[in-house]
Order: sequence, then structure tokens, then C-alpha cells
Amino acid sequence: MKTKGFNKTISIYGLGYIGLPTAAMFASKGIQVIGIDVNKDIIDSVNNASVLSTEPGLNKKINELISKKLIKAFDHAQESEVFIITVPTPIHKDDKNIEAPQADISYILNAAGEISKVLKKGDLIILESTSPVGTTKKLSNFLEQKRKDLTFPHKQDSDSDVRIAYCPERVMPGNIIYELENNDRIIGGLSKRCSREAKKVYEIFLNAECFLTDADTAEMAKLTENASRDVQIAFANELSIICDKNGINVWELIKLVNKHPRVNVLQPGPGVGGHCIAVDPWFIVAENPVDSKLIKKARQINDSKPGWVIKKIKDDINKILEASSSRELKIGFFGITFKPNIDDIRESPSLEIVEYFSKENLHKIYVIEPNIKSLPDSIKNAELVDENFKYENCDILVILVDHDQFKSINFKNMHVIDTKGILNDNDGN
Ligand code: SAJ
Repeated sequence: MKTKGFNKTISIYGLGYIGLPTAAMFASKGIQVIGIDVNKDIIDSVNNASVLSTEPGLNKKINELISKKLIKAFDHAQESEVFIITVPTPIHKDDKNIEAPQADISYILNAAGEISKVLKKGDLIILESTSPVGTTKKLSNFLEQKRKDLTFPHKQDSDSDVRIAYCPERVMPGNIIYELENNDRIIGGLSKRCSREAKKVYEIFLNAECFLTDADTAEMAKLTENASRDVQIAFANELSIICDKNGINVWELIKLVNKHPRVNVLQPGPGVGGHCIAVDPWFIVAENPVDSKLIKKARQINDSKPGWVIKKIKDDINKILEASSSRELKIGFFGITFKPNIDDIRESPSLEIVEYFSKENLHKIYVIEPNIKSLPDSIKNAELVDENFKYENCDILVILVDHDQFKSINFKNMHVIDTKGILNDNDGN
């Protein structure tokens, strides 16, 4: 079953949490997909049809398509007509403490370097990685330097040999398969023709609309989506600190104010994690240091929330120690992932909090985390415990992630610090 009128091969650079499901989407429509990655384990898992992702619904779907030879993986470029880049764009780690960390687009340029080796007239390149404004033009410029025999569209050349467009991914981990098919897409071509051709590619599997614009606007749209969420979460986090000082239950407060037809306050927590919302707003700040005051402040508020939670736990520890002869307490931490019901600990504020107490090594630390099999190396003096653990024997319990499994626990008469408001929804409390 080949999709009508589309007889092209699609190469996907970067077989991570976006690349793999995207490959599955095209392959399920009969398109031949080539996956390229620098990680040998990923290439092997694809070629052996043994992909083990935690994304619901992905493993069965993708492993079946691989078995039908519709997806093959390589570590180097293969000739194709369409190239989609889905590699990470982290922030330069060393920049973490300077005014605004810069985006690291080296993975994009490495992928482009590979693509340049097999690029030919008529090919289309689509960049999906979250990128600072201007990156798609840089990519086109970079390729022009490598391939002087071809023309590129960054000079608004609608007749260029190669077409290039920016089309950000917008899917939510945990619901990727559904959202890939059903979320509207923004497509920003370097020329109108580039946009139109990229649109044809997404129409192969999309059950939603494509909105065409220019590349700069599409890049800024992706950054705006995540910065907007970051600012709203910062508002909720600031509110939670104000309420804590004033003895007001912030969860009840938010429920009440959200009854207003034009108010929708998000939920506070121990901070903002993950590789998107905790990172992408910096791409705006780095390029616009004077004008992005609110976006920067929101990042700082969310980044400082784990520190506030740590202080709160330490205050409670001191209160308990003052009233007891014991010097070592038992502390149980519920969750270390960056959000509920996943196993991803990247940039996790919960992990940062547990790391702090494990490094301090003054108390017995227990971690209740049903989504991981072993603790990361950064947590040394702690024990990962399962559902049989007698957490009621702990002196302090800290809820850091609202995993579904935690919502039915009866915490009655226990000393609980709840950073996610699950006690509020729990009848036992
Ligand atoms: N969080 C809160 N309070 C909330 C909502 C979230 O504290 O009310 C925290 C979460 O616990 C987590 C962090 O924010 O630590 C980010 O989680 P998230 O669920 O908001 O978002 P991500 O990072 O999983 O995915 C986001 C999504 N962007 C938006 O919703 C605007 C997704 O659509 C993007 O595709 C993804 O970033 C990405 O790849 O950029």
C-alpha cells in the first residue's frame, strides 16, 4: 500500500522520542522510511525490530512496520527525496548560570553535513527540532557552503534546487501517536513553494490542518507555545509560595478561581522539568536579552522552585529533630520523574530535590518511583523501594510527582509535604 501520488523515500535524522513515532506514521501509510542515528544501540534495536520505548502504543506499531522492512536504520546518509531532522537542540550546559544560556544547534548542523553528501536537485529538507529564530536560514546557508553545485531557498528563491521548511513538532510525551496524527501543524517554508511541498508530506498521515507561514514565524511559534506554558506555570508556582505564607490552600484556591469563565490557572509543583519547557524559553531570552523580561523571570521562578521545596523539607526536618532524640530521620520521596506516569527524569525538579538530600546524606532516604527500575547514578545514598514498602514508618513523606499510583494512597495521620496537591483529591485526607 503506497500512498497515492507519493513515491518518495523519507529519511528521518534522529530516532528519538519524535523521530521514531514520526517514522511509524509514514511507514504505516506504505512509505519507505530510512532512520539515521548516531547511537548504535538505537540502530540495532530498529534493525532487529526490538524497539523498547515507554511511549504508549509505539512498540507494537513500529516493530511490526520494521518487520515489514518499511523502516530501516543506518548510521550514515542514504539517498532520499525528503529529509526530516528531529535531533535534540539542548542548551549549552556550561551556560546554565550565565544571563541566558544559548541553544546548541550542532546536532542540526551535523545532520545537515550528512544530508549534504547525498543531496540532489528536487530534494526537500524539513527541520522539526525546536530551534532559535533564524536556524532554518542558517541550515540553508550551511548547506549552500557544502554544495556549491545546488541552489538553496534562503534568498527567497522559490525556484531553488533544494527546498527547505521548518515544521515544529508539538506532541506531548505519553500521547504522541494520537497527537502526531491529530494536532494541527505549522509549516514555515523558506519560500512558498517549500511550504507547499512540506505540506504534501504531512498530509500523508495528518488528520488535522496545516497552517503555512514563513520559517522565522514558525520557529518563533514553537518557542512561544512552550514559553507561554512556562510563564503560566511560573504564575502558579509563585501563587503557591504566596499561599503557603498566608496559610491558604493553593489547590482549593485554583479550583475556585478556575470557575471564572475567563480564568485558567495551571497547577503548581516542585518546578518545571523535561527537555522542552525548561529549555526552549531560553532560546527567546538568549536572542532578546533586553526585551524578554517576563519570559526570563518565569524561567527563573520555575528554576528556583526546587530550592524552595528543599527549604520547606529542611524546616520540617528541623522541627521534628527539635522534638525528638533521634538524629537520623526516615524520609520517603514519591516520584523523581519530570512529570506523571512517564519514566523520563531529564531536567526533573523532583530528581534535583532527592539528589540534594542524598548528597547531604544526613537521613535515610527512600524513593518510591514505580516507573523506573534503578536509581540514577546521581542519587547515591538512597534506596529505591516498591509498593510493599511501609512508608507509614517514615518521619516525613514528600510527594513530588502525581503518578496515578499515588493518588489512591491513604496518607491519613502521616507527615506529608505535598508539592502536587494530590492530598486534596484524596478522600483519605
Ligand atoms: N507542569 C506544571 N504544572 C502544570 C503543567 C505542567 O508544573 O500545570 C510541569 C510538569 O510537571 C513538567 C513541566 O511542567 O515538569 C513540563 O510538562 P508539560 O506536560 O507541560 O510539557 P512537556 O514538556 O511534556 O511537553 C511540552 C508541550 N508543550 C506545550 O504544551 C505548549 C508539548 O506539546 C511539546 O511538543 C513539548 O513540550 C515539546 O517537545 O516542545
